[in-house]
Amino acid sequence: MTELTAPKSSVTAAQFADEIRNELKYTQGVTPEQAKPADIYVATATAVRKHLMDSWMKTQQDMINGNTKAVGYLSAEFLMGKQLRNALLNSGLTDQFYAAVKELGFDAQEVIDAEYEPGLGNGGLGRLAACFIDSLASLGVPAFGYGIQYRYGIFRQEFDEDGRQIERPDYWLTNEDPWGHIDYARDQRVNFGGEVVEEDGKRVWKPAWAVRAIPVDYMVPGYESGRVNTLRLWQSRAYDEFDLLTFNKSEYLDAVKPQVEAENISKILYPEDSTEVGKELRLEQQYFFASASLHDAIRVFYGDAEKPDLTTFPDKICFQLNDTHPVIGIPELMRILIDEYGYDWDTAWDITTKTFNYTCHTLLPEALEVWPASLIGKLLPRHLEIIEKINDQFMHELADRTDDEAKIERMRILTAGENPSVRMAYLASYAGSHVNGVAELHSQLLKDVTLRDFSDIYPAKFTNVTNGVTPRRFMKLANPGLSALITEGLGTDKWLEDLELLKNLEPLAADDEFVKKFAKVKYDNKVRFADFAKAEYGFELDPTTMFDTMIKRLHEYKRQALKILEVIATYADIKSGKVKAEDVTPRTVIFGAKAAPGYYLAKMTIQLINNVAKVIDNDPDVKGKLKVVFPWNYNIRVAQMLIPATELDEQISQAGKEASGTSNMKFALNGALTVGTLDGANVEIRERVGADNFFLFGMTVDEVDKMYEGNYDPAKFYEADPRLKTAIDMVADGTFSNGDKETYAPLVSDWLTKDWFMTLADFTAYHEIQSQIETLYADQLEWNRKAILNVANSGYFSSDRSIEDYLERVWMTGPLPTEK
Ligand code: RUG
Repeated sequence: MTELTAPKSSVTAAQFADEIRNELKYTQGVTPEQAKPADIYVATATAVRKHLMDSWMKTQQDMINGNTKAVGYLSAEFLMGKQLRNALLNSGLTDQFYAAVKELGFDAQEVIDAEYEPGLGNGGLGRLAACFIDSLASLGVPAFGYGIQYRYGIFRQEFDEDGRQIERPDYWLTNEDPWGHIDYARDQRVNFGGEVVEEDGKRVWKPAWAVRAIPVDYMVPGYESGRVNTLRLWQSRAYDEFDLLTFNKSEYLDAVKPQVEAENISKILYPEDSTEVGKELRLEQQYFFASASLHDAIRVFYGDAEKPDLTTFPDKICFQLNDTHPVIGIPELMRILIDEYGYDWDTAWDITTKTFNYTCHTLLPEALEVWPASLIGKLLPRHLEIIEKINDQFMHELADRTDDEAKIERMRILTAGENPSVRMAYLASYAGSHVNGVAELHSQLLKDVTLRDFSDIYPAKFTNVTNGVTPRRFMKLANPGLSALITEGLGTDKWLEDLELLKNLEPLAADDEFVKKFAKVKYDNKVRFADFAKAEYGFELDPTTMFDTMIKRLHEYKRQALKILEVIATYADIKSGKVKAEDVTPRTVIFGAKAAPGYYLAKMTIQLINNVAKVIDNDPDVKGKLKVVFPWNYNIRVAQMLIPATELDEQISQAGKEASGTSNMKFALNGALTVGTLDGANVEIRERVGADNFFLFGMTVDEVDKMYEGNYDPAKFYEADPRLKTAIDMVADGTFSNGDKETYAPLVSDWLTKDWFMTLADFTAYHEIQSQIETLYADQLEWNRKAILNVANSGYFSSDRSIEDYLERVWMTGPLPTEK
């Protein structure tokens, strides 16, 4: 059997250059002289894949032949980011790459830039899935990521002249994708529609149409583990390409219709984050990848055996349901077991419940998917029958466990009444072995509020796994300067595998020389970002100003409005002379955010931020003191440049709304200080880095709840704080819309009459904390000491630790044995 690839490859730069030449010649048919950076990129990627091939095959063999239960991570989103540098790092070929590319006469950065970033996710949820599969491979845990290879990922964001968001399709597959291998031989049939009939006392589904699910395999190399897992993303294709008869009659459009419809399923990622849209296509997508993945897992472990013993399935693999999107997999596994393999209901139920676990990522009721039963019945009639039966069984089980009829009624998976619907989070909470939230506070609120009835009846199912991020991408690749300094400070680079080792940096926060080196790294990162922003966006940034960053999806609960109102108030303070220009801490405020295309107020907030930026930029009175920039099309690539350059990180959501957040972890690990509320994982970050090293402000969850009960009136807060009043008045009076008072009227009206996420109520506290921030910033040595303490105490937020928690609390499995 082949040995696992050595973590540090023994290949020399000259050999690697030859491998690239070989790929150019024999795969691409290009000479080194003809080659462009994009050719070198494809050739390098192909060469790297070959280096990983033995380990990939061996990992799969060990998984199938061994006794270690695998993990199937079912997720509608995997926001992977660019692959090249990560693959080079994990295959130990980084140095060889730089030298080889130089030898071939190319600029390494141009080669890296030739890769197009796949945007197969909306934000935190998809990026978490990508961090998790990196950690699973790095820990040597056999795993599959299962999802969809959307042809169009998250839209490409542009801004028009008036600062409004424009969405453009993101066809990320325009050029060759050398990482994905299309495996036509391992396709799956996915059926839809039709009816269920009774045949020989059995319920038999007679589908009306089907699509072909074709897997595209991506290798997921572990860091220093020698293991390579698989990310299998499904493409949807038609079985019958097109109808030749119709085509020959010149009815071209009709002829290709079935093909277009089939391919639509994997065509586009839904550009939604916390809110859901009840679209038929979205349910088709969910069923498509859940069904193909479950069948695939059975094929992987049992081959083509006609009568496999699927009672062992939960010992082979367990599936994590990443949010409600793949929950339709529960009735699908029941159907497969009963209809395709002839198991009785109870055996099928036993297997199914042992197989699935559910992670909830939200506290917003609207983000918990609910499907009309009529729609499920139309697309998946057999599944609706199964869901009905699960619901009946559940109701009986509940009746045995409680006399509280109101509670039983509240817990229905299938709601009662004329237009019943199916609550996917409830289905997952009943059928799943474990249910977890993604930060301590979030998991507690799930138990106390969102899924309270379920946690009352099934307390043992509920657990917490706080999110984490991969230090390989978000430290080593994103921040080489800091990574080198950490390695120097600790005397080892083992921290990349055991992030808690960062704790040993703590004493160095007292060492002025180390602090100065740390400050220099941060400054260099700011210069690097300023250069990038100039080249990419034409922005002129001054790296001597404080870099104050807010990057996340644009949503009212995240409260970008709070930040921009504070910026406006500061602008007004300087203009009016209330604050002397020399007393102002010069700041560059950086926003990055996409808004869901149909989210009116979020898009208006983007427009406002852009126009505030413009007005400030054109005003000589604030030059050098305040600047706002909004790099469009924020993505992983921008994150990797911006996070290391940031000094102040804004995590200012209303308490009780952000499930966890993961950028907060990336910032702390890269030496930014956080200004934040007690929300999501902020709470745990603050506990770990120390209250003195975190700028806390704003209402707590309890205070928010009390304020809702007391009929919150935002107008009172507007009247009470003159700075807030001035800022809102400026938005209303046309200062940021060329005098037009109508432009932001809906936003202003919402703030003053509704303000559901209490931006106005937290405004004064948010301003007050700014003076503490500025006082500390004036003392750069102290600021950087605290930043080092953030880095030193954030090791807990590695996604390796999250995966270890899942292994222990949820999956009950571990790594494959290592080779001697
Ligand atoms: O909004 C949450 C973030 O708080 C969280 O950090 C992330 C990963 O757990 O998931 C985000 N999320 C939630 N994205 N979509 C949803 C909808 O349920």
